Amino acid sequence: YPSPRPTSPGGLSPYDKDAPIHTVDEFINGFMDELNFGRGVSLARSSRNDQYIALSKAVRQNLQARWMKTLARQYEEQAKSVAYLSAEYLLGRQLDNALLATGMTDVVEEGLDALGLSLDRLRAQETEPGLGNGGLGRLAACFVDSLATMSVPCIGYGIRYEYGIFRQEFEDGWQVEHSDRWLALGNPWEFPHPEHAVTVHFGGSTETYTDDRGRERTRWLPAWDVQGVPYNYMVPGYRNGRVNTLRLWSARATRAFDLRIFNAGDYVEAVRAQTFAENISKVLYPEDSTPQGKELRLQQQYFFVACSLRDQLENVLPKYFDLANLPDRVIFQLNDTHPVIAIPELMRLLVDEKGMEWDDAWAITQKCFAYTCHTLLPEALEVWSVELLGKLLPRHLEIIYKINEIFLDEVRAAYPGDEIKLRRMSIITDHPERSVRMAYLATIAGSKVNGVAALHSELLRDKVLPDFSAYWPDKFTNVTNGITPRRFIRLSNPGLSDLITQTLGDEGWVTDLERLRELEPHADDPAFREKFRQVKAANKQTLAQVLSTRDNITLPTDVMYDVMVKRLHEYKRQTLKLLHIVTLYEQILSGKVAVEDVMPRAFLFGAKAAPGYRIAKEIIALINAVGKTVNNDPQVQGRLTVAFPANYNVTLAERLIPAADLSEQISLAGKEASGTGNMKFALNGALTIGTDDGANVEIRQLVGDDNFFLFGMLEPEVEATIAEGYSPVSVYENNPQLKATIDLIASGHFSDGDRNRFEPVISNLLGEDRFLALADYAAYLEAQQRVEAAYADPDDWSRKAILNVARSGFFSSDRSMVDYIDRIWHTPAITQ
Ligand code: 7GP
Repeated sequence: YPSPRPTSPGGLSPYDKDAPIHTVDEFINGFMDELNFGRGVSLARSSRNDQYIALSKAVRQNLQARWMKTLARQYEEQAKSVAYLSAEYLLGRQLDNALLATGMTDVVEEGLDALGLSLDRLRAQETEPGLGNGGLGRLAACFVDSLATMSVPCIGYGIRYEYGIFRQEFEDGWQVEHSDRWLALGNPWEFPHPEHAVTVHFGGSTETYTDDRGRERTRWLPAWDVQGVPYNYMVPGYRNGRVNTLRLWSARATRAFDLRIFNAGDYVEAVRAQTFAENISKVLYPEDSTPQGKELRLQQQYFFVACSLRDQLENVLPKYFDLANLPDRVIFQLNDTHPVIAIPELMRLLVDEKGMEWDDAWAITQKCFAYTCHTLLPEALEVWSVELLGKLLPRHLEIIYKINEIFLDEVRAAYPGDEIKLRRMSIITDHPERSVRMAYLATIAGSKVNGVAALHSELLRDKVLPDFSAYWPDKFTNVTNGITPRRFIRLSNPGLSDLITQTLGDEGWVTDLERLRELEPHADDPAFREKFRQVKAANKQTLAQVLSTRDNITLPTDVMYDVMVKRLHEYKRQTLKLLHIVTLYEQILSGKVAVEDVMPRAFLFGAKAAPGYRIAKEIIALINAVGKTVNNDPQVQGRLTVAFPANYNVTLAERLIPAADLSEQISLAGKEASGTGNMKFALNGALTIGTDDGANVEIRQLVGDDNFFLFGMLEPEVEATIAEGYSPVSVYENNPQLKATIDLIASGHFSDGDRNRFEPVISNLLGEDRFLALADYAAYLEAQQRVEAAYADPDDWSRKAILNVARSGFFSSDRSMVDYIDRIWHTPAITQ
């Protein structure tokens, strides 16, 4: 099969001859129809939300014709497709992406203008679908974008959470979570199909029986069920006339409402079943620190994969399809372990429902799944207690036991007498309680296991799953993550995109990002560097404007923007960044450095903490407290600014990243699987200060050591330091500046003299410092001095920044897709 490359005919605008809207007049007609007959309002009486929805529906018309064609074509070709199973899709706003994909932006802008409306204002009306927590969810969104752009058949399966990731606010500097009512004003981007609802069963027991051929079989006698209603979303390719599907499942009760009970007056009881069922897709990742929360999460996982497998087998495949050929038609990619319960579910469908023999079913199942791991933290490797699994999915537990039994027989034969290895490789562990290791199940069943950056894949092979990689060396592979250039430069950074297009002569780089290499010679051209700097300066102005209205934050625009945006996690080390800021401030206060000698900088943070992650919330409060003090201290003379806009999300990322000069990627080596923010910053011309971790390693190799500020321990040094018995307090005692910095926090300087306020953070750092922030502190400060020296020479800094852009083409998610296709999926592109 030929490796698909992104396809884009180019030139045509709008991109589809079947599309109803080509001209400004056609747009105005389409928009007014949607407004008058879709919303039932006149232009004069319409609200901004009416206008946004009418606009979105007019734009989506241009995608719909192609969508139907795509599906018909795919059905005709009987092409193999990717079924991406992911509990999260962090999509970001849809309108802009649809406008870009269809090439309608100019027509729409002109049409709205003629009606006295503003595209910018209507854009701002959209609440982004935040159906993901962070990197893993955003990666899924980038991947489906790339597959559509490359004309590879793909269906993304997930959950239509009624409430996405919480909306973060700060009260007195502390994170407060609010529910994300993203559907409250209606959602013009989804197509519900209640008539195609699927039933999903839970609970009960199993029994054996003899079938009509005299074979001993097992069947599941479930106790209760819910329905999954599919909601389809369009995933448009970039100007190639292809639209793939994202199918998100919403739970509803099989028998929602008991009229008899209602009439008897018990209104709560009458809707109990409905409430219970709908809870399954109510909210993204409910708290799992309580037993109830855990159970709900397992229900979610099984709910969406059961719906998706049923959908594939019964709706997507032709009638009378021979399931022995399933691996030629679909590959289920498991986005981390959340969908891994799909493995026993497929076995159950094939063996119990289709009557297949175990070995035949297992051969099919092994070819139909592949597993991507996104972490290195042992506590993030999912396990489900046998008790809970047995209660919720008794038949699946039996199947898992049988898979394990057969597998352990194989291991026993391969390593006779090695009981310890046997115990190490068992899917079932007994500690701390009897549970199922989902990553092991995925590894045993999957055709391939991949990590998400070169270093991560190596550590996964050698440290996390060493027994398995020794047993199946060929099963393990790497696919370095990527980001979609459509959203993360073409849409988010129009200034830089225009400059690139002018310089390269055409827009082909948007689907062939390696072409950015052609910028390299321009890095030495002073005129080009000047234009590049103007773009960056304009992006800072835009960001400052956004933060002023969005957050009431005042940002200087003529200083270095030093940005750290990502989930709040101890391993990512936001505290290290914070210690740097407090150090600079302490040096001013103590007179060690004259304030005139301090390089002006704005430090920007964006981060949400998991609601139950105590210390992460303390760190947020400390950053806000330091910001408040530093920003208002006249001794600083405005040279240091700390800005922490609340509710960091995809929409805000699209503004922050293009404005950044310095990208903070400072996790402890060996902990960040890949990172994808790091790629977005480099692509937008920020320089990285970073550790030798995740995809930083590959970024540095590509952009060159001179254009990257490396610091900190390497992964083997980290291990050695911990093995020797790391003592953070002795690092503190032996580094006078570090001591002064921490003491300033402990003194209550940032908490109105209250010494207890940040005691948990201080004692965590001095007592444990699990992620060695103090051990890397001196190296980090030294690297920051190199940053300052480099920034002092604007021309050279621009050169480095341009080279970062020019050498980031590898990080396109289009390239990631080529790698998945070559190494794992073997799915050819479809012809138009
Ligand atoms: C993240 C990793 O932390 C990040 O390094 C990586 O770039 C990203 O996935 C995409 O591969 N992991 C998650 O977001 C996550 O939820 C669950 O992992 C184990």
